[in-house]
Amino acid sequence: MTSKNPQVEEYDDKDLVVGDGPKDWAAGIPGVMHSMVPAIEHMGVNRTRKTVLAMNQKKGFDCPSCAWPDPKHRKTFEFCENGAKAVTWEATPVVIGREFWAEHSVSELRTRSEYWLGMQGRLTEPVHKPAGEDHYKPVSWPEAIRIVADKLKGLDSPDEAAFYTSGRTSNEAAFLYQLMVRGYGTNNLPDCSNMCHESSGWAMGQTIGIGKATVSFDDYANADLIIIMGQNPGTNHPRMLTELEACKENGGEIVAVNPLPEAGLRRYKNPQKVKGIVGRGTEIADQFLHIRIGGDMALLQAISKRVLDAEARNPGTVLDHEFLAAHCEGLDELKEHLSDLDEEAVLAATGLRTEEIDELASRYLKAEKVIITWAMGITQQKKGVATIKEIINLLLLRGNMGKPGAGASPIRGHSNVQGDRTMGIWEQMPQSFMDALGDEFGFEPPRDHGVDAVETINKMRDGGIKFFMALGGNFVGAMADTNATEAAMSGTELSVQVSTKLNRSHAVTGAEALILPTMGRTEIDIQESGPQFVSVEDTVCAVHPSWGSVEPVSHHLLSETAIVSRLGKALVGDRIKADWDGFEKNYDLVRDHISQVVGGCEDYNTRIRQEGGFILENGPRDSRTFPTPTGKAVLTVNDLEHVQKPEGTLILQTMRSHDQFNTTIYGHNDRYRGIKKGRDVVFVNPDDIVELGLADGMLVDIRGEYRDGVERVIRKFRVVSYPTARGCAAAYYPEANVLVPLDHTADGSNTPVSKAVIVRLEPSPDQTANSSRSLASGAAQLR
Ligand SMILES: Nc1nc2c(c(=O)[nH]1)N[C@H]1C(S)=C(S)[C@@H](COP(=O)(O)OP(=O)(O)OC[C@H]3O[C@@H](n4cnc5c(=O)[nH]c(N)nc54)[C@H](O)[C@@H]3O)O[C@H]1N2
Ligand SMILES: Nc1nc2c(c(=O)[nH]1)N[C@H]1C(S)=C(S)[C@@H](COP(=O)(O)OP(=O)(O)OC[C@H]3O[C@@H](n4cnc5c(=O)[nH]c(N)nc54)[C@H](O)[C@@H]3O)O[C@H]1N2
Ligand SMILES: [Mo]
Repeated sequence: MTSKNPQVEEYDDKDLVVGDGPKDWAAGIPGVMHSMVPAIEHMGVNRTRKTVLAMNQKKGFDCPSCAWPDPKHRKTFEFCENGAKAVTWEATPVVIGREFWAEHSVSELRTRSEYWLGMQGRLTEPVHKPAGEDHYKPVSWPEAIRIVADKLKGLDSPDEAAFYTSGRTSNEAAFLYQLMVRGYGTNNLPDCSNMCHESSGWAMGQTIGIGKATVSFDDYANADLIIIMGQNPGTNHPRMLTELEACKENGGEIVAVNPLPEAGLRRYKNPQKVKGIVGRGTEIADQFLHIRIGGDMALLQAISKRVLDAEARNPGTVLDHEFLAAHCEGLDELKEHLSDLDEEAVLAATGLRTEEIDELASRYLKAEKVIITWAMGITQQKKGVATIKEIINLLLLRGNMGKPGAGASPIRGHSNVQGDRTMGIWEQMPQSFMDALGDEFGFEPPRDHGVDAVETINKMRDGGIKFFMALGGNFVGAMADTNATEAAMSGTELSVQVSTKLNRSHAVTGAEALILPTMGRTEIDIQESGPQFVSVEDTVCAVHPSWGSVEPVSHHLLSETAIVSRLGKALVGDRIKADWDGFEKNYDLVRDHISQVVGGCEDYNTRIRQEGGFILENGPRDSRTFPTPTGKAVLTVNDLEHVQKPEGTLILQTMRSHDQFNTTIYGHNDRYRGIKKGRDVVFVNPDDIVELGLADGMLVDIRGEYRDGVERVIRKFRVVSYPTARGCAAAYYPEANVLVPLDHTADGSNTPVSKAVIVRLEPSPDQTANSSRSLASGAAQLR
């Protein structure tokens, strides 16, 4: 079944083609066709049928692409183009053979692009790079486990190790992983959420007492108004478009707030409906606010002020007084604070006109049921936490929480990032969780908080962290400040990656390195007690099982649960009371413990087997109960601040193309934005191009302006004239991570500010385009 890797060509930005601006529709039939053709090409008809068509079905696997929930009425077509890409990428029968490691040194892998690395095929056996050597070599599973356990046992303190998790990890593997780490004695559990929705968790935790969405799946179709802020659903959560369409069909309105006119926010061609195939599709946004980067906090304050002014004009008719009196506190302080909101400052921060803000305010006032959704355009900002608190303020004023069709809806990224947090993957889990964990397994968990993602790099830089392990992900590729991050990782003694495919984190390693290959979610997982399933939680707190549907690409692979069980046994088998052998044989045993330790997961094994799984309790959503210290939802006062931009600079956001999943690059097109065969582009407003003396198509060096004495520059990016908001620019992540300063993070959540980097564009002295190889090695040489 497996096949050897066909030669993968490195791409070259010399062939880059720029079309004419953003498409005005998304996700129609081309979407589905685009997905099926490569799937069949890569996997053949049979494997495609077993994967793509089994996705999100009752006894299928959960789509590994995003955390958007599954509908209750499942159709065979319940997948999107990007879900199919994720599955094709994982379930490919192409594998990395033994000879690969002798042929390619680690220093050579470091010159390769993420695209090339990911296309080499699936990892199938553990490999080890001893310190001082430049090649990985195959190693047995027991030997690999021994190397990790011995290293950890030899450290001076458990806090010299950090254990990262990416958000595809199942609940079962995540639960065991945090148990092992805490059993070992540290809370150093950084995760991808630290770079992602951490700001949402902080803001919501402090205001409504829970860092999760207060809506359920059916609410989207039933809302009168959905405001989508800082999110590109057409690319990153395509199945959400179906719900937006349903909302419109029920008479609801949709408003999009974004510095870019993203395709999915304009029109949607539903591939499951005739009109989506032949017609113009559904107009999505009733209003589009072309906001300046970082201007959302000002916009939200301005809307809340208009709501309060309307109430002052017609007392008793605008606010939800009953709800505010019974469930909230802080209204007077908020009123007081917004009474002197400076409209000029709002207009400067947002780049919007007063009438546009008035229009959104009147839509908000007219609607009885409002949902506000958001993603990275809001969270990865210096004022991300405060901005989300303003979202909560606005919703609370009119009681838009804890009733059908209304609520706060952060849209998570990774398919199980929310579940991993529920299972205890957090460097700051509450003491009540530690108590339950310690009681269940008969040990005393560490009580001090551990390090988050940014702190991990900083502590590596200081020599305080010597060991790094990652359960999935690509920490080096995903993290801010590529050069600093890579230098920090290179300074560790041992780095261990549990992965499905190669990425930059396997090329930029500690002195000694291990790769432990694992099964993906698409693959059938058979253990001693029979076939196993795992479980995941989506962005609206629905927990459900995921069953693999294809043969694993290799029988040497272990599941994540098995890898963690074996390591747990070797590392802490004698320190905590846990049946590590049993966990690997039968995942029900893991779930029994989850029932005992994790609040809301009681009777997990029974409830996960109910049709469609179960929904976790959520006080604000279910009963307007707010688990804050006072039992009330808190309206907060936040000082207005927006991104200041010195003359001659732009505010750059780093974002995803349509052909990538985070650091995984599937291809080099960004169809909806008109880009083909290249990624080294910077989107700039045509008026700014003129003002800065640049030209469309010119190659520029992009230089970071963060003033800490470090030079951050990426070279030869092509200027693309594009209708982004004035003063703003956009480039793709991870290439642009070089520019994101490690220490420039969101207040409160410590998330790198990946969406607002002040940069200067300078014409490149050499106007011949980059090849990706020179770019990849450029980053490595800087170390
Ligand atoms: N196909 C695919 N799906 C994915 C992913 C993927 O890479 N590929 N990644 C997954 C993950 S982990 C995540 S977290 C999500 C990410 O999902 P998104 O958050 O949609 O991802 P980004 O591409 O970072 O897009 C950020 C959006 O915010 C806008 N924006 C930037 N700055 C501002 C601002 O200041 N204000 C406002 N209002 N808008 C702003 C950008 O123009 C862009 O539309 O997607 C998940 N799903
Ligand atoms: N500049 C900038 N930086 C960003 C962002 C941004 O918008 N701009 N976004 C941030 C966000 S939102 C996130 S979530 C992070 C993402 O950070 P990560 O989650 O660390 O990165 P990914 O690229 O999703 O990880 C991809 C790798 O995961 C492995 N993998 C895939 N599936 C599995 C599996 O089932 N099991 C295991 N064990 N491994 C698997 C593969 O080896 C693959 O190469 O990046 C952040 N970084
Ligand atoms: Mo994310």
